[in-house]
Amino acid sequence: MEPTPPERRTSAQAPPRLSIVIPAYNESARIEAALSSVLAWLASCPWESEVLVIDDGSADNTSAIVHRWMASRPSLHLIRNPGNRGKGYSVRNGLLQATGEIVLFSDADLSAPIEEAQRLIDAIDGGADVAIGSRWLDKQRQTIHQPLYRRFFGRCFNWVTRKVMGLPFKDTQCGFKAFRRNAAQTIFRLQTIERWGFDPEILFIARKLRYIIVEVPVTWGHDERSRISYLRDGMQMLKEMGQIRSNSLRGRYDQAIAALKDTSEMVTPPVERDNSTPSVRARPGQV
Ligand SMILES: Nc1nc2c(ncn2[C@@H]2O[C@H](COP(=O)(O)OP(=O)(O)O)[C@@H](O)[C@H]2O)c(=O)[nH]1
Ligand SMILES: [Mg+2]
Repeated sequence: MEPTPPERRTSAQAPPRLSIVIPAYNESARIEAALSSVLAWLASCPWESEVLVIDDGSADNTSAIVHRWMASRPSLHLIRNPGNRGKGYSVRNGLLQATGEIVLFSDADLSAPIEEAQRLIDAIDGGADVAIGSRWLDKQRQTIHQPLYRRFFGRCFNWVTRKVMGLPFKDTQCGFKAFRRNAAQTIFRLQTIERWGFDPEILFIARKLRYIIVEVPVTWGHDERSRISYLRDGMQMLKEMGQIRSNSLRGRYDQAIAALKDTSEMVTPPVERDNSTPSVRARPGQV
């Protein structure tokens, strides 16, 4: 569970204001459009930023595409997982290596248009430690609706997260969440779930740590190219929920938190970046 610390920043270079982490598994059809939108929006923002694409062991040319884009974009970085490890592993790998004051992850399909990041940033500037995009707080903001069966499964899963884990949120699964960097460094080091069920776990941990969590309504256009399998991944997510519950009952999170003493001790300084050459960073083994 314990991650290896990222490489230490040695210079006095100020960290960027925002890091955007994009988990990517076989995303060759969608990643270019995502990079184009994300980098164009960031270029219009007055502050420094960085983008980290986490290639989750793709079998297609996702990495090659990102690599090509990196040649002319020094703020774009690629991190390769040691094989296909899951969205939860990918997000953790990216967020723990992100250097921004605010760190945000977004699905590669940009179902939430990247401009919506400003709403999460505003929530963090307003005092939140964690700002989670919500598709259900303001249903009017859903531009392309999910199919009925998907809404049904999504609502059922949300009901279970409320009942089993006591999470009071309308939408735990939205792939658009932002964190104050220190909060992300602490929360994600305690994460144990590496596939789809990681969202409720990180929210559960954040609540245990008494971080301020706000749900922010975001515009959301469903992308029908979703590859989640309701039977297989749904069963797996329920199993993971049981695992979180059992971790909790066995005091695993409390022990890990107590072992931190001062949670700020866990926060590593941002990593050093050489912006003169494109970087490909791998994190073999355990995150
Ligand atoms: N399907 C899948 N997606 C992954 C995996 N690891 C990371 N991802 C990324 O997780 C994000 C969510 O995937 P998506 O298919 O849009 O899921 P959905 O729209 O929430 O059903 C995308 O950015 C994927 O590239 C994995 O092992 N499988
Ligand atoms: Mg999607």
